Order: sequence, then C-alpha cells, then structure tokens
Amino acid sequence: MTPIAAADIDTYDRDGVVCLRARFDSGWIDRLRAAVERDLASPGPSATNFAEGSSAGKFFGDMFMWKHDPDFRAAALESPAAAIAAGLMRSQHADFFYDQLLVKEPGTAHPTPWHQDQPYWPVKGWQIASVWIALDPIDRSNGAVEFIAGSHRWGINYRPTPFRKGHEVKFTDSDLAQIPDIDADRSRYDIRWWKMEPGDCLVFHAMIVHGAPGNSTPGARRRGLALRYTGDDARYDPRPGTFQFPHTPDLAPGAVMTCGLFPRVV
Ligand SMILES: O=C(O)CCC(=O)C(=O)O
Repeated sequence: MTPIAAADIDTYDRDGVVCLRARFDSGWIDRLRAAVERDLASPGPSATNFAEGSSAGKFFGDMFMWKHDPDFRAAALESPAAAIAAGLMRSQHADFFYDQLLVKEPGTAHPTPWHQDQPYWPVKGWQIASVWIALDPIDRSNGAVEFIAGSHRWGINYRPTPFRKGHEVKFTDSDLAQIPDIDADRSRYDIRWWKMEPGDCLVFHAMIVHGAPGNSTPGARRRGLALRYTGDDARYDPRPGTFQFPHTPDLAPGAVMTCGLFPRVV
C-alpha cells in the first residue's frame, strides 16, 4: 500500500477529514460497483430509501452487507481501507466496525442531514474513522459529502439526526443538544468538500460534523461506500440513545471492540 503521508496524518488530526486520491484501483472499483448493483437488485435486511416520503429519486442506504456478500467482505477486510484508517488514526490496530452503502440516485433532492457519527454508535474513544470510497465521479451537484473542518474538536456531542423523515422517534431518549441549523448561515463555518474520482476516498473522524446535498443532476449517480474502523482506544459503549444495529456483539460494556462482529484487520 502507498504509505500514508505525514502531511495527511496532520490534516486528519487538525481538520478531522482528509481526501486521499486513487487509493482503490480499478479492480476494487469494478468489484464494488458490481456488489452495489447486486445489493440494489436484492437489498439486504437493513436496506432503506432515506428519501422515501420527502423527495423523488432514491437515497439508498444499506449496512452490514459484508455479512452476506463476499465482495463487500473483501473490501472491509482485505482492501487498503483498514491500513489507511489505522495510519490516519495513529493506531497500531484497526478493528472493522461496519460498512454502509450510500447511493444517491440522480434527481434525489433529499439531503444527508448535518450530523456527527459517534453519537449514533455504541462505541467510545477517539480513534474511530470512516473511509468513504467514491465509486463515481462526484462534485457538489451530485451530492459531495461536506464537512465542517475542525468540528471533531468542538467537544460537543449532538443528538443523532434521523436520515429519514419519521425516524425521529429512534432518538427521543437522547438528552444531547440539537445540532445548529448549519445551512441557515454557512458562512459561519469552514465547510469543505472535494471533487472526487472513483477510487478516491474521504477519511473522517467519527466526531466531525458532516452532511451532503441532494443529487440534483439528471444522470450522474453518486455511489459511496463507507467502511468504518475503530482503533486502540475504542471501547464498546451501548449507551441509551444509540442506534440499534441489526447485529449485537458478544461484548461487555467497556470491552475492547475486537470480536467476531468487529474483527481485527490490522
Ligand atoms: O454519503 C452521504 O451522503 C453521507 C455519508 C455519511 O454521513 C457517513 O458516511 O457517515
């Protein structure tokens, strides 16, 4: 694997996000595109259309595809993603947490709401990162993911925001603060996004505030695969208000994450 540059580690540390170019070769992209089409044709038990009831088009989400599809499994466990995550997190090890597919089809107005990932997740610690792999050319018009640089260090955990209308009830237990209306005054924030090519990836910290516009193009798909990893200091933390995953690990609260559901990769 191409080594991780010290400058990229510094950027990840300071901004909470870095865009790495051409880390997944055409072999991976072809394999993953085929896996995405299989999943769209025959969605897994966790699949959902986040845009249903709010806009035309489709914002298809699925997760834990690695449990039943060999190519998603290979991406999680054998691709460069785990070593990239470990390197940027400055972690000796990387345990695979889960995979999430995020396909925004052309003509989908539905945005990805601004949110942080960690408040949804039953894990605590600092070394937690996602590797979001672009499977299409991406720019702002088809839904480039946007980040508020440095927001992983704000020291605030915002209440999980549901991605889909009607899912608010899932997080009513949470006594965390409501995330501010970022779009009401975007000039107050250092918002970053990248034009991407297939094989580029975004690597971002679990506490960074991020979201994405809809896909307003007539024909440019936006297929993204997020692979999430935890590092040395992460511990299982199934606190109230976190997301109910479709699988439950055999872990006691406070345990190191490594287990059958969250396998050690690096
Ligand atoms: O792909 C998107 O629109 C959002 C991605 C995201 O929120 C994530 O991977 O945590």
